Amino acid sequence: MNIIDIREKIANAHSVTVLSGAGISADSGVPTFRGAEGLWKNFRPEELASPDAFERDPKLVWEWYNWRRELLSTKKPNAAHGALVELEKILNNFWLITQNVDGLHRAAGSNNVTEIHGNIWKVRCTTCGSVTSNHDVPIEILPSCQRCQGLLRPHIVWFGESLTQEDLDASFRALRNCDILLIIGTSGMVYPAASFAPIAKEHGAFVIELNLDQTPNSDLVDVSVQGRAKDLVPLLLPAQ
Ligand code: BJW
Ligand code: ZN
Repeated sequence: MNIIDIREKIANAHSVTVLSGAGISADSGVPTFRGAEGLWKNFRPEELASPDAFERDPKLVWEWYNWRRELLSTKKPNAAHGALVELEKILNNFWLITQNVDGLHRAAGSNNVTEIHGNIWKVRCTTCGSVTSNHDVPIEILPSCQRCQGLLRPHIVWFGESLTQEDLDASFRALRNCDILLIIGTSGMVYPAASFAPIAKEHGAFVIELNLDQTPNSDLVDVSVQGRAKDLVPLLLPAQ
């Protein structure tokens, strides 16, 4: 099946769900997590992206997030993000589940989005739990809550933390109800998102993977296309 057949299948679908990962933002110049140029190359995840790390050294963790906020503040959505906005407009039933915390899907104009790993432009109070938007670059270290003076942390799901029940419910609903699941630019190594392809398949979805490389999902999906997201995703839109 080639990309033209996939386009036709999407045009005829009743309901399409997308699962995106760092690869879709790689084409905007945002580093991925794993691989040769990945964010983890120079850091151990458990040293920075875990509740223990934050408890041990909140300043170090915030410095890492400030570095990433600064980098992200210069990045814009690319043609792949834009094409998903168009798909949402064209299709009656469209849902986007993203693992990305960069906010680029919403910046592009997507509305039907669940950001399952949170958002780097939001902060959460470790004392009262209130979540607020914060676009400061850099953020003042250490930041404190305006309501209760508690320590603020990034509103991001770290290793060992659970996704919110609301986000899990929205994701499972979209996976159970779709007849096509489109997986774009994720290594498929982090749970629970890594289980989304098998879940959608069990519920009868046709599963398509778009990725620069092979992934652990490549053998499980119905069709796997290799290439850059910014080149492939726009080809899924109806021909002009
Ligand atoms: C391109 C491209 C281009 C490049 N075009 N493509 C069950 C089994 C085993 C382990 C676990 C399990 N359940 C839970 C765990 C533990 C853990 C986990 O999964 N560990 C694995 C690593 C084994 N999971 C969790 O802890 C999760 N919590 C949870 O399950 O709670 C319940 C629970 C609690 C306690 C114990 C047990 C259960 C939470 C996971 C949260 C992950 N958060 C992170 C870090 C956020 C930090 C931050 O950003 O500030 O989110 S991890 C990191 O990986 C980030 C990403 O969203 C996530 C996924 O990465 P992604 O998007 O796939 O990126 P890459 O870099 O891996 O891949 C990029 C891909 O793009 C590649 O394939 C490239 O080829 C491709 N690509 N350029 C197209 N141009
Ligand atoms: Zn507070």
